Amino acid sequence: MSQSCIFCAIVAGTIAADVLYQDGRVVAFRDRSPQAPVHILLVTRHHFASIDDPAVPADAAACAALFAAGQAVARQVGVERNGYRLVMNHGSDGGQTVQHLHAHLLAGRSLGWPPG
Ligand code: DGP
Repeated sequence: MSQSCIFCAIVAGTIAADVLYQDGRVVAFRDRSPQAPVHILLVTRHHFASIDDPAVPADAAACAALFAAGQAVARQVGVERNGYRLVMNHGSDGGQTVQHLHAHLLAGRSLGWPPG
């Protein structure tokens, strides 16, 4: 856990969020600034800085849990039929603003490609 990390605080329950799903490795909650009708963040309980964190490859269970949670949450909110996008941003070119590994689940409208 990182003391200054907003997502660690949400995982710990000290900052409120609209939590939709949680298991032993992942917490999913609605993004406070939604970019699509469905915009949910999937966050590892463990603090990794991003997908580029050197500790990520060694924690295959956390990576698998993130994928599994993406599928579970997409089905929970009923977007698996029409489709959705899972996105991970890293670094400034990637548009990452919170330095804690997370995936965005975006759905509810046709999503453009390539992203801007
Ligand atoms: P990224 O740019 O990939 O690092 O995505 C960070 C996302 O986190 C961004 O879409 C806004 C969202 N966000 C930031 N702070 C909070 C918060 O305190 N609560 C919630 N629910 N979402 C947050």
